[in-house]
Amino acid sequence: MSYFKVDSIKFEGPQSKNPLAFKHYNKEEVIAGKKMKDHLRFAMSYWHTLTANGSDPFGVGTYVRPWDGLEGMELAKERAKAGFELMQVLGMDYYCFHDIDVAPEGETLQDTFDNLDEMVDCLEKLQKETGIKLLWATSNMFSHPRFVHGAATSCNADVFAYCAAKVKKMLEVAKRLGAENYVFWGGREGYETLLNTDMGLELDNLARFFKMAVDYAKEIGFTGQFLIEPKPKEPTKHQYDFDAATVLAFLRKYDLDKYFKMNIEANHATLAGHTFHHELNTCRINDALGSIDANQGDMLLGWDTDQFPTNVYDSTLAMYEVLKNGGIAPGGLNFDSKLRRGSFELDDLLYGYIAGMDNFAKGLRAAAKLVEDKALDEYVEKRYRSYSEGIGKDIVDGKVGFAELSEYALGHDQIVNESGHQELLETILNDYIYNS
Ligand code: XLS
Ligand code: CA
Ligand code: CA
Repeated sequence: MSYFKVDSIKFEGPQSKNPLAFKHYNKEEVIAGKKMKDHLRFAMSYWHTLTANGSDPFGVGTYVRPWDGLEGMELAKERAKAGFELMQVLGMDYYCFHDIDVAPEGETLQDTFDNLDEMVDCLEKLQKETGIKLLWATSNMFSHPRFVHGAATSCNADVFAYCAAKVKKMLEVAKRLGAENYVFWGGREGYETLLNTDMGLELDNLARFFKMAVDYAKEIGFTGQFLIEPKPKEPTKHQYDFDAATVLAFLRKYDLDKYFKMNIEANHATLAGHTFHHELNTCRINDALGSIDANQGDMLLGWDTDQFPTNVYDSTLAMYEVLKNGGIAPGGLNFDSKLRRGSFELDDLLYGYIAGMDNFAKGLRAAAKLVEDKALDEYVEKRYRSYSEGIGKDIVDGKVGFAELSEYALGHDQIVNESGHQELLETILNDYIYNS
């Protein structure tokens, strides 16, 4: 059966008025030496696309789906078919999932694993038939009440063991399905009050857990990249993986930095009080940019709304960082984006993905021109030129200390600064967005 009303979404160019066409994303077009699809490596998020139903804390689901009414494994299989059809319609090469997105949980952990195995057979077959690949896999260790006090950071060691079993299983699944990355997002890894929390032990345990995952991956020959996804709050008041800088400090403290990079989500960046650009830049300059969860929050709501990304300013700056990073592979751009509750028709999925894909395609076009023309670089280089000569060069080369600098400063105490020209640079950025 066919779920969607068109077989494929085609590129028709910026003048097209067809809502079921790409205006900017031209998959095979070469930009900055690479096909657009290889720069962007778009992925479908299984949870928001296939299992979400539009419910929110105030009300039940609203989405109308052809698989409504089905249950259990029958429902799981129908969703998988619909998801692969959607990716084919969109020309999307990757997807991402949590264990419980694809298969229902059973009465026992063994039943859950059996359901998962059955669905992995089905996904493996669909991957073979379509050529679609798994960008990343992960395990949901936050929804069920057993994770009430955390997962690897729970006060209850039985929960730690349970999570180990789940991640062990998902690493095996990831290997079997050829996942290019494995993500950890610690939904319940944080705390509500320090009055009942041993934060030191919880963080040590989290590091122990990651080390076990690294060891097991080696043991079974899973070679995908491990990623940690920072988020400052929601669901816990204080999440341990607060932001990129916090994750870096954690990884370095526990000697895990050589095994992990980060999956940066736009909405989590803004929840942390940062821009998406800041988080991507922090990762890039620390060689830790692994992958991207493409979405956006609503600044007026201020929670994790996971909307399809439509802000071309953000997508341009994100792709600027990706290009400066030398690409995002083996990561990609996973649309961790869900439809608004009021967008309940199946076709809204097409509109949402087209919006997000076109927005990042436009961002890539503008960013590629910015990089090619060195439009911002020359200002930045000029701004720091005092470090490429004279006393600045001596500082950078480690040739001087406080004594020499003090002597220098006494002779150069009439400081002359230059303008940072922020508004000029913002205008240049706008021009590149308008004209690419
Ligand atoms: C939730 C997170 C989650 C991760 C994967 O806010 O974004 O969906 O991406 O567990
Ligand atoms: Ca995410
Ligand atoms: Ca989110």
